[in-house]
Parts: sequence; C-alpha cells; structure tokens
Amino acid sequence: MKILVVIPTYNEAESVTSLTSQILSLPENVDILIVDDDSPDGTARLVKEIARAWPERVRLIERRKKTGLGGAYRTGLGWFLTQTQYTHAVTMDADLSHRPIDLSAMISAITPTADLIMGVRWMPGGSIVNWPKSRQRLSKMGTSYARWALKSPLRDLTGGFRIYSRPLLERIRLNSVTSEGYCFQIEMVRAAITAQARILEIPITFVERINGVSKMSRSIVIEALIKVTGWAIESRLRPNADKLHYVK
Ligand SMILES: Nc1nc2c(ncn2[C@@H]2O[C@H](COP(=O)(O)OP(=O)(O)OP(=O)(O)O)[C@@H](O)[C@H]2O)c(=O)[nH]1
Ligand SMILES: [Mg+2]
Repeated sequence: MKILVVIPTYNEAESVTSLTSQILSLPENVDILIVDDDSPDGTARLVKEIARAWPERVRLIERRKKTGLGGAYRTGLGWFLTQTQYTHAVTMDADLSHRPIDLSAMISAITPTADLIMGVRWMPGGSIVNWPKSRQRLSKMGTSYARWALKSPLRDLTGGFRIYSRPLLERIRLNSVTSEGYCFQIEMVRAAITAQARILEIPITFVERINGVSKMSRSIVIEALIKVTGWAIESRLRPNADKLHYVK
C-alpha cells in the first residue's frame, strides 16, 4: 500500500506548512502532492521550500489560473494515475479543516475490497467544530438534497476528505467529472456509485478554518444546485445514462 495525498491550494500560505508537516509526521508514511493555482499569497513558494527538504515525498504542480477545486483535483488525480507506485489517493482540504489524525483512522479502514473511504461529519462519532449554525444548515441541506438526487444513503456527499483506490480511479473517466466548485465532491461520489464502488464511511471531526479565507461563493452554490437538480431529473428519466458517461 502506498498513498498519495492530493491537496488543492489557493491562498493557503498560513496553513500549508503546518498541514504538510503534520501529514509528513504520520506513521503511515504518505506522500503529498499540492496543486496550486498561482496563489498570490506565495503558497507555491512555501511548498517549493518544503519539497526541497522532502524531495521524495512532497511535490508541487502549479497551474497558471484559478479555475476552482474541480480542475485542481482533475490535474492532481490525473498525475496520481501516471504514478503507478501509488495504490490510493487521498483528497483533503489545505485549511486544516480536515485533520491529519483522522487521515490515520481512515487509512486504517482501508481493506483490499474498499474502493472509496469517505470521511463523514454527519454520523455517530463525527462532528463539526466552530461552524456557525447557518453554515451547518447549508451543508446539511446540500447533503440531503444530493442524497435525494443521487438516491444514495451516504451521509456526507459534500465533504472532500476521502481515500480513492487506484482501481476505482482507473474505472472512472475523470474528464467527465466536470464540476468546478465543491459540487466536484458530489459528482465524484455519483461517478463512484455508477462504477459500483464499495464505499465505507468513517467519522471525522471537521474544524472550521482558523487562517485564510474561504473560497465558498454564491456561484459555487448555484453550480451545485443546478447540477444536482439536473442529475435528479436525468437519473429518473434515463437511469442508465450515468454508466456510459462516467465509467470506462
Ligand atoms: N487549486 C485550487 N484550490 C482551491 C480552489 N478553490 C478552493 N481551493 C482549495 O480547496 C480546498 C477547499 O476550499 P475552502 O475555501 O476551504 O472551501 P470550503 O472548505 O468549502 O469552505 P470553508 O469551510 O469556508 O473553508 C482548500 O484547500 C482550498 O485552498 C481553486 O480554485 N484552485
Ligand atoms: Mg475549508
């Protein structure tokens, strides 16, 4: 088992050093790929310094333009697929909302048959620290709506803390997962379900970012609303369309 943690960053200079050093200290010996979108705050410069100290374990991909976390993940997961030494790809936020200690628990849950391990806030043992009630409501509503649309019992469809197995990512057409905002996370589950992934849910504690600025915006919420509604309609009218779209 060899694991690559893929982390998209945009203006995460205040978090990225602490996050990478916590991940590098984990007993599981995981490697890190940061995908930065030309952050004006110098995130990439810091990552280059870290990569100089850890040339075998930390890599940086610099994209020229900020196009959203979907594009950054397509690039990062695409790179993972070219590096056949890695068996699993982790997706994780850079703002320390996803705790490296929970990554250890998620890695312990890996089995030879699990295709996708999801970090879940909304289940026994899971929690959210320091989110205002309004943000919790938005997230819960987002997940409930997506559950109805996807006809899925999974409990945290908008969270991005996950482990994907190589065989699952090799079955999915990554370029067909076109969402750009956090809707990318919902669409990846949709693709995984279509690819008949065996999915495990593990409780995590999600901590509101202390440093830096959220990239959540109205357009990201609108993208999710429109796309998820479209999927709800399509799955009811053309139940087999997803298979042709997402699965190789
Ligand atoms: N490369 C890249 N990374 C991005 C982009 N937008 C967001 N990210 C990263 O994606 C992760 C999640 O973004 P956040 O701003 O934390 O979004 P969020 O977690 O939905 O919102 P908050 O809870 O308010 O923090 C962070 O690591 C961001 O730096 C982007 O356009 N390009
Ligand atoms: Mg965040």
